[in-house]
Amino acid sequence: MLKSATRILLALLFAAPALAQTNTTLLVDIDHRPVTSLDGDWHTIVDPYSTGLYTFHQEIRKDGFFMNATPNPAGPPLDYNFAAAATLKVPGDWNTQRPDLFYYEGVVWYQKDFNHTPKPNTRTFLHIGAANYRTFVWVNTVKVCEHEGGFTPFDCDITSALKDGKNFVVLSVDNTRIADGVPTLQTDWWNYGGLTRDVSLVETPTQFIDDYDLHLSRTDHGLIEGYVHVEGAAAGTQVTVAIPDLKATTTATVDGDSRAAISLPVKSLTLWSPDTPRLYKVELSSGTDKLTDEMGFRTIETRGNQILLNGQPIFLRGISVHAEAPFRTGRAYSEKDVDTLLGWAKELGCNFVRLAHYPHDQRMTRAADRLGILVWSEIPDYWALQFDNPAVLAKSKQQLTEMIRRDRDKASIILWSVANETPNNPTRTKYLTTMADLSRQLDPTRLVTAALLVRTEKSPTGTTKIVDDPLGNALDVIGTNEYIGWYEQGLTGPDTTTWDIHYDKPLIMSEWGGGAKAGLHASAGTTPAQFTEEYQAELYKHQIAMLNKIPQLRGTSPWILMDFRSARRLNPGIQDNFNRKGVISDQGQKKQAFFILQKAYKDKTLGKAE
Ligand code: GCB
Repeated sequence: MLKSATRILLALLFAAPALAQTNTTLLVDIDHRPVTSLDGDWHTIVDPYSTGLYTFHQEIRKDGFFMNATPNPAGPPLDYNFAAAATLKVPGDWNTQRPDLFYYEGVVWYQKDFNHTPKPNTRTFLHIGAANYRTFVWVNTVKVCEHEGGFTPFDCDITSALKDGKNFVVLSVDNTRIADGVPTLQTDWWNYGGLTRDVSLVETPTQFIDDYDLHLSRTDHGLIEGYVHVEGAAAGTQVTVAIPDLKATTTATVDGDSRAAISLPVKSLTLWSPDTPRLYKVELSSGTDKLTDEMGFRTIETRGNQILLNGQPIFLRGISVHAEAPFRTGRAYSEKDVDTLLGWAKELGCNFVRLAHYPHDQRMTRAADRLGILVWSEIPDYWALQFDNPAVLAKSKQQLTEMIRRDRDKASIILWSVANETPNNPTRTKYLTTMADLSRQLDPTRLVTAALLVRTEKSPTGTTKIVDDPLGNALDVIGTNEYIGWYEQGLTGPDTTTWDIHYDKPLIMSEWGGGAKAGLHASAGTTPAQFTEEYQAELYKHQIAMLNKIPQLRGTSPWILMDFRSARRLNPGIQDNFNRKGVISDQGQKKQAFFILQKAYKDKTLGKAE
């Protein structure tokens, strides 16, 4: 073992850590391909000064720190020894695995040995489900890729770096918050670092299906259309798409861009909806590559201020959800985490979730497909990004592209969100209009939204909330966040608030609510104070009455399903680094507000009955 560690120490060659490009791809439908899991224990070295990336004069290491570890016994001592280092579980954030890493923001090195037998005509990828936030990857001392962005998957082609027999992979993962990052320095969630989702090896034929889009035509519910892209395929290569349960099959050929246009007529299709979340096995093949997906087919569009699912108006009874793991806290990644979170959403009577504030694990959107829960999915264009920085725009674009590419096969997703609570100024509007345009270009079949801040004016009878942010022009559905009765005005604030919405578009109240510590109760006969369960429950009642008066309200996703860790929440004894706006605590205790919302959703007394 020590031998292998020394080998690593001797051999690692470090290229410049500047993130000029990501040189990664993203394999679609990875969870249906056979993979070799690299999950489990990884050796890890905590490197708070980025010593492995920079010299003592803060120069980027071109040949690497490990060059110092010569085999000469008289040489300098070894500073790194992976074999003797403590392990961390992958997937998993490091913060909740080791108390000394709870607040840690910096570099952690990960190392794992694995065996491999190269096969002819095969490409091998290292798949990383998510690594927060910046990652550099080496296989057998060869730098294979780098990636920025903590919530989207990436795949490094490691074919030429692999050897027959023993191999090893080394990654540096850095969760330092950076001003020019997406997200930027301030967020209201925990900056969980590490390899937070699955890591695996994936083998594909040299030519393989790397991307596709298959969706129901908005104008013809008997037609599935889209494309299949075959990486490395010459024009004329054949692609077949089949849906055996519908006895439907078609063969097409790729063009000069290795992309085949698909048009597949279907009969007796059961449309996917929350009431009938029917998924079909879809078989895709080209040459020796074969993939199976499970897909639902539905349409989503707007008409005036209505949202139409399969041509019918729908009201989105939702809840916002962070990817915080129930009971144990930390980043959610498992089937169990997903079942618990979405199980609670179902219990509330939801047909919709807002997956805040970044793409969640793919298990979440797969489960939403199975359970019939509509999804708002977003990238962390959150608060005050550097909207005047083209490099930041490139990062946002990359994350949007990765999110859409991974999840465009999920019928549950109806909304791509390009931003949350951003400052209203022309530079921001231009930036986010570019993002909305990109979303439509990448996926014309879904609706584009963003959670906007609203303006407040005094009215003769109370307060008017004005929705006139010019970003609304670029959106199909307007999302607005408000905390009337929590950050502003008292408990009865919603009673005297009216809404003035300058867009004839559907509106989702994408955040509203207030905090409560589970088990903290108001004394009988007193006006409830903030953070008691009674206050939160009362606030929900006042909010529901107000929301019902907004004519173009087409959905709500109150903030939030479950309490979540946030370093901004500093109130001792109450918050203790948790945002307490959950209707359920992080330990699964349902607060009174849960039952108020549940009743409103089940009785359909919040929102218009469809
Ligand atoms: C917001 C943010 C959300 C916060 C929430 C709060 O408006 O979008 O990320 O957690 O308010 O609790 O203040």
